Amino acid sequence: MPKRALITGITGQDGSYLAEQLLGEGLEVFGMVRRSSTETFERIAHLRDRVTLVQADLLDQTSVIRALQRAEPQEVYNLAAQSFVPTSFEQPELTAQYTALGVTRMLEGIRAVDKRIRFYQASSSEMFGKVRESPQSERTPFHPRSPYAVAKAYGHFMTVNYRESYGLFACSGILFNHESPRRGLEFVTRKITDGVARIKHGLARELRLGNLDARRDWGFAGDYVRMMVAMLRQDRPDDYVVASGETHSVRELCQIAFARAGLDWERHVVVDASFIRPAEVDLLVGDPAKAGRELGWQPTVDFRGLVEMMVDADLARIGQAVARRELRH
Ligand code: NAP
Ligand code: G4F
Repeated sequence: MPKRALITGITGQDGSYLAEQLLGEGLEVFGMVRRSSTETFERIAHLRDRVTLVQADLLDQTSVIRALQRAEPQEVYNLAAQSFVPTSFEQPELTAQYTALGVTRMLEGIRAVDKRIRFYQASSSEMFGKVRESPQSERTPFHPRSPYAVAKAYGHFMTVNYRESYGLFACSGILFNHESPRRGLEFVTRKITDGVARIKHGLARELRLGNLDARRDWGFAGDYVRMMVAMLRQDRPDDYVVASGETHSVRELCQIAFARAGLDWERHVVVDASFIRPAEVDLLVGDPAKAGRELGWQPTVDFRGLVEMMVDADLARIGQAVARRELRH
């Protein structure tokens, strides 16, 4: 019988790449999805006949237990979360329910259903926040700067605690920003590449952004999901930073993205104070040495390659929509 994996958040960016990865390895893949009045399965449309979707919600402990009983997985990847930092300032309590307590519900579900299940928790470089040192490694203390980051720090420590208290095979992947043509449109990379495509095709003239000086360590999501799997295939559970080791500003991102479409970013980008956050994370740059040593981490796409891949995909997508008259000037 093939090994089975359950992915929470399968309809998100990472969930779709991870499902592809696990199917490619011959696993039977189950995806946990929450009920919605309209389907949100666009990112996994090409996989629909190869994955089994199970309805459950991280807010509902019983539904989580039923999903685990139904899938009988050997591996669980907990990717579901309220993952957008600005929304966490507007909805801090809901963010804590999904992003923090949701982790406890998954861990309790595993304790109740089968303690042998290997568990991956999607932790975040946002936990480093107001950074104490650069680059940030597994040993860098956390200083979260948003309700999202506080919730992720809780999820991280619960994962460590259930490993130490109950002997669960539970790993926390501290992943730095990773992007792709499947990234949500509100995140800055995709907002910029989608904006470039709209301007290029004459659908818009300006792009309104917040803090152009913020620096992030950006990589390609397809590379990062391989590390989630690698963590669960180790002999011993542990926590890992996954990052490119490079940092770039939002301004540099704009320069490369607009130039790819033959545009001058300074003629189109407008700084809009409404996108400035109550507390900012100014600089992230990760030290992926441990992942390199123990998991064989080697990203295949660099920063420029990532931005150009995303611009090209959005130019093609918007161009096709214009040609089909779904979008009009
Ligand atoms: P994403 O695209 O926003 O996807 C989030 C997923 O969570 C979606 O499938 C969403 O389902 C699901 N979800 C949200 N609330 C849920 C609930 N109550 N019950 C069940 N499912 C729920 O996020 P992503 O970029 O793929 O990131 C995956 C995970 O990694 C997240 O936990 C994120 O916080 C974390 N992370 C991401 C990055 C990054 O740079 N991408 C870096 C570090 C950590 P719907 O489709 O129904 O909304
Ligand atoms: O793309 P962002 O919204 O990502 P952020 O806040 O770094 O969070 C992402 O990465 C985390 C890993 O570190 C994940 F855990 C989290 O789930 C999410 O995937 O913003 C990046 C930077 C910020 O400093 C922001 O202030 O871009 C800056 N920015 C400037 N203008 C903007 C904008 N961000 C957004 N979303 N929209 C803007 O207009």
